[in-house]
Amino acid sequence: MKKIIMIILVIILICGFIYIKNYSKDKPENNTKKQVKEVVKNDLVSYNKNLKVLNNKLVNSKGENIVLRGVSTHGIQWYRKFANEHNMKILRDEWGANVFRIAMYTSEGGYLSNNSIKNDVKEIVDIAIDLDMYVIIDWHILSDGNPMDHIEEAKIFFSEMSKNYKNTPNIIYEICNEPNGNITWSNNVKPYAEEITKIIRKNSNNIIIVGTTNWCQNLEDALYNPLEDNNTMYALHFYSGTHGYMRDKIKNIIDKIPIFVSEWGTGEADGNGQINIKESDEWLSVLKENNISWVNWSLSDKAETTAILKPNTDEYSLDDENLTESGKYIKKIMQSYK
Ligand code: DCB
Repeated sequence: MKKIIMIILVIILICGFIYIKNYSKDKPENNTKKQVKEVVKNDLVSYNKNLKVLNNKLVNSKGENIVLRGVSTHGIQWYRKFANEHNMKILRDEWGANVFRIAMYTSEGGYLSNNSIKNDVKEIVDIAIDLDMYVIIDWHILSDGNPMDHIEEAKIFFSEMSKNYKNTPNIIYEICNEPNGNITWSNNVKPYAEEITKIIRKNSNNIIIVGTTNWCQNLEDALYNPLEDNNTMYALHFYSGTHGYMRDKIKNIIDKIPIFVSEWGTGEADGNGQINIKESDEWLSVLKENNISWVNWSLSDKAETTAILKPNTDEYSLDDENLTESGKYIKKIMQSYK
């Protein structure tokens, strides 16, 4: 009899222990989830799921408008360290970001000379997935302005990425950052986009962003000679201190093609120069009125105007005291969307 009572007591003790352990484990998790919901409402992937283009606008799986906003890394061959979970969580919960862009340069020491950089891309993508954020994989051509020059490498890269992230609603494929130089839409960028789209579409129907010529300033290209794929958006890039003159032209076509501002900066076209708050305000009001998604350049501490962080900032610190003038402005603007 005594033995039986002992056994029952031991069982009760074990059950109690397991219950307490699980209860205390669950509680903070639930709280975090609640916190996220309150902060970013229904802006994250688990609510919106697969994105698509409808009537030239970005919508969620239910067909509701969604506006993505967030920041881009600088080139991850230089500034990889800032793209960590700590910072991305702060961007999500305190700034209100629901997208993060990974600028994987192809030249300047990027993928073409060191393709193991794709492992950094995957690591950052996986963080974004854990954080329930959308994430842009950016094939960041720049000095190599003709996307056709490295189409074979791009095919391999996007084939691998889209296979790896099959059925992952978080991913957005930006297939050529800023085509530029002596090239045209119809001879170079469009045929490139068609080839890469074919590759990605074997695995994924997620949004594809295609850069337009002249560093993503010639959106007429796409207006007059659009791609057939119906989940493709066209990149508009602007730097507030330089490209104000484009705004009227953009306003005229903003509802006629699907536009995604996958990169913009508060300074001048070289990423440095004067910060221009007035022009930034003007641009952002156009974007807001038209439900256009945007990503700001850049999450780095490079000594340049468009960097969000002051030089020598610790990789785990987005505290206000480390933010540049641009960083403070972007934080305020992003918070105004919440
Ligand atoms: C784009 C690029 C981006 C570049 C920024 C600012 O380039 F997508 O990579 O970032 O806009 O120029 C800058 C960094 C610098 C770095 C440089 C080269 O901020 O720290 O040294 O890249 O890696 C643009 C955009 C527009 C124009 C020209 C460029 N434009 N461009 O209109 O003339 O030549 O880089």
